[in-house]
Amino acid sequence: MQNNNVLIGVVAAVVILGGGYFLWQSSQSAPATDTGTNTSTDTSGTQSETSDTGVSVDVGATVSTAPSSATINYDGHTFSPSSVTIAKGGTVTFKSSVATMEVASGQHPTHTTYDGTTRAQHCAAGATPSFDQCVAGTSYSFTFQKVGTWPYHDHDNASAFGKVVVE
Ligand SMILES: [Cu+2]
Repeated sequence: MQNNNVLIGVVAAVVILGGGYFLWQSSQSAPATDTGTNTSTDTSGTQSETSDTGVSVDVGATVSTAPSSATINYDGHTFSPSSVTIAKGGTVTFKSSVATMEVASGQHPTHTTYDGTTRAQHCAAGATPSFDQCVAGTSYSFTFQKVGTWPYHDHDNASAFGKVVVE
């Protein structure tokens, strides 16, 4: 009887201590894993935001790279290409291979769109030249100092037209 009681006591002690160790082990490992994951996620998020800010500064510094000159050919009916884009201060040359032309700013027949003066005003002797050939010929060049979209046509054949975009 005495031996049985001692044996039961030893078995009970082993079960209690073993169970306690198991619980202690579980509570130790769970928090350690969570902490590691949180730290690495926060760090990579901060680095991404810093890179994005650098890219936006570069985009703000971008400037238009339109060409400084263009040539438009005319066959008496159609300008080709009818639309060109150049940088401010750039020159467009119109060339006719067949007939004479009189390239002029819109709107026909007054030609006031580019600078507000009429054909009679800016084509008069001694007047400041505008986007208007004024005298028919086979070649005409004009240098654009104003940013905008400038429609043009052949004053002798107003159904032939196009536009110059200055940026
Ligand atoms: Cu006209």
